Amino acid sequence: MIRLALAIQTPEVPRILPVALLQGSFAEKIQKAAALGYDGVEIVSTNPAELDRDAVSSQLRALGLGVSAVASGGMAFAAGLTLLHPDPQVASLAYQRLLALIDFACFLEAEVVTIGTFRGRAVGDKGASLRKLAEILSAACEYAAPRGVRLALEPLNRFEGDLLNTVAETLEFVNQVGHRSLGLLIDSFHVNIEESSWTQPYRMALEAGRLFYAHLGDNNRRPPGEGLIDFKAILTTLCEGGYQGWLSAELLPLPDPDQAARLTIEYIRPLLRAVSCD
Ligand code: LER
Ligand code: MN
Repeated sequence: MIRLALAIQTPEVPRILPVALLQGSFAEKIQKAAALGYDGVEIVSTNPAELDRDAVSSQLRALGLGVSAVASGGMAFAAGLTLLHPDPQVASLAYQRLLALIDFACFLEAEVVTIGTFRGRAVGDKGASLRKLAEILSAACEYAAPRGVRLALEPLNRFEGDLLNTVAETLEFVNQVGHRSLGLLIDSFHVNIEESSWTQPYRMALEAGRLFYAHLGDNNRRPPGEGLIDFKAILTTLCEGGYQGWLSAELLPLPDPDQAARLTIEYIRPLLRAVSCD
């Protein structure tokens, strides 16, 4: 079964993130997510040590919400931390935070930690940066695997990242690392910029057994249905390919953060039913 989630940030994140949804306190956000009919939330955290994790877990449980993923999306933007940061002290702190996100995911029974902009940019030679990234993610997978957590590496469009823009190159990289706990997160917004087909990138990752997670956002990063992307084709491909993971809304809070959450589920839930996948 495909389940629906949306990205929300936790209270310790030092800035409002551009692609997190829902307004209010953490308790209010998750109440709204449950009331809208979401199955879970994607927790965007920059420092789980600052959170009362028992309270987070019990609040979610009380509402019957799962945690689709613990996301690293706020690390670079709000905390200035990236895994390939040129300052080794910052890079080391970023790695410690990655381990903390993995622990937090394990505690919340989330199967995935996302790695998007958090990987950082190439420092000097691109090949050397990719080799460094492979070492870092391989070590993180060794830490994550016994905790029941997998890492989902996200191809990012060329304006947001210079390492791994397409699904094909990310899949090749993941295959080279060769760890069973490393797979892909495909974000439809990035697909729109970098790919030549709505469906082929998803099919390729599914056939390789490496599609661990998916982000939803239309071509204008508004809620699905507010732009040009053929979500019916994408959902059909996911269903036919036996995808059993989450779809998580990660998009601009337009027309406002609550409406964006409502518009997404109102569009995607019926579409999932239409492709007979819910
Ligand atoms: C950023 O555009 C994005 O898609 C996030 O998932 C990155 O971590
Ligand atoms: Mn994304």
